[in-house]
Amino acid sequence: MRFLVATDEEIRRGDTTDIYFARTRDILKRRGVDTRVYAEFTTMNPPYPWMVFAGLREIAHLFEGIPVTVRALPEGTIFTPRDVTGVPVPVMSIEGRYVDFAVYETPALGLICQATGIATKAARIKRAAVDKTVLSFGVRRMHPAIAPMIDFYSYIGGCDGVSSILGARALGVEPKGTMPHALILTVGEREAWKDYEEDMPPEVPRIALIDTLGDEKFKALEAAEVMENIYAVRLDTPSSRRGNFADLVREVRWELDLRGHRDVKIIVSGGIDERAVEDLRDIVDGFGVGTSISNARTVDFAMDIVEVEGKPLAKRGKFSGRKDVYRCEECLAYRVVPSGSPRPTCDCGAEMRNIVVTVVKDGEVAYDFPSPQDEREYVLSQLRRVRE
Ligand code: PCP
Repeated sequence: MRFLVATDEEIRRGDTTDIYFARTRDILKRRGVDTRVYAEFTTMNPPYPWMVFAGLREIAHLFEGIPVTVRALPEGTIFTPRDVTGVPVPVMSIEGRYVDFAVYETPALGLICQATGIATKAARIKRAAVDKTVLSFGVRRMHPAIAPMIDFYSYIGGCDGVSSILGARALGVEPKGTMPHALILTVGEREAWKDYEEDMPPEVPRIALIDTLGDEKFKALEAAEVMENIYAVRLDTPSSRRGNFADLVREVRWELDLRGHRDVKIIVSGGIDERAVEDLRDIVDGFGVGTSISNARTVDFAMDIVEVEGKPLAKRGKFSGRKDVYRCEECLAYRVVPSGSPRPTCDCGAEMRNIVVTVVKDGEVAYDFPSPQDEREYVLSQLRRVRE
């Protein structure tokens, strides 16, 4: 038995696709149909009012060697599902012979739907956290095969660090974490704090988990006494004990400060979502967020042919013809116009820019992806301008 996941080769061969696309490709091949089409990816019922487009570097990997041209919003671009006039915003397009890319609709959608959902939720949580640290702790909630993907897009979306070894390696950063309850239950609470302090490499912050065996108010003080170089305490308080979590955190803060431990930070985790971040951001120093990001709602993109042999044609419910996508760099408003139309002006008066880039050109990767760090900075810079 092996894990129930597809290999790189299987994905790139189209083996994960829906059978009706393989059947369609076979019909077209058998009948020598090489119709050229232009298809666009849009979302009509998104879970969020704005989103962070993600998954593009894996799209480039998917289409490398396939004779198509793929254009898209740069990875990390914040977009709205529709432009200011209500026209759906195409986040990506594919041009070429449909027979050549029919089987890739399914994997292409899968790559951007989930990645965009994770990056968007990470961005929303990071925005809610303002200047506080947000760590991605959620790989445990999903299939281990996608742990690197979860942490990669959590980071792109704005998380300050990630907990999985492979995710951190994909990002070129050090993994971030604290200690599990299992360590405390195995060696004893004070021993766990001491062992962690003595055994961890110098660059690992000394963070004591304090909710395992007793009241966090007293355990925080005990940890601060036991760990000479304590950096923070982590409250992962179970829901059965949580009550008013903010009041508990205030009490811990008070007691630490009263004994001269103002430098000991407070990290919280366990069921942290946007609402909890808003409630706690003024009294904690950081968040470990798991399920809320790793299990973020996917964005339901669809791929639709909008042009056939150069002529506009789309199914009912979709806008035909290839389009140009413009965004105002001041207010991030979008305008979608028929391709070749004059550049629109933004209602706010600022200039609008066509931000679409060519990612794959006739099967050759044509886009130089920024580093994950630069993409994350790009997301954070836009977050300061986005409006709900
Ligand atoms: C979890 C673990 C993760 C947190 C909670 C993610 O605690 O500490 O960091 O939680 P979330 O998915 O609800 O956001 P436990 O499951 O108690 O695991 P451990 O004892 O290993 O900390």
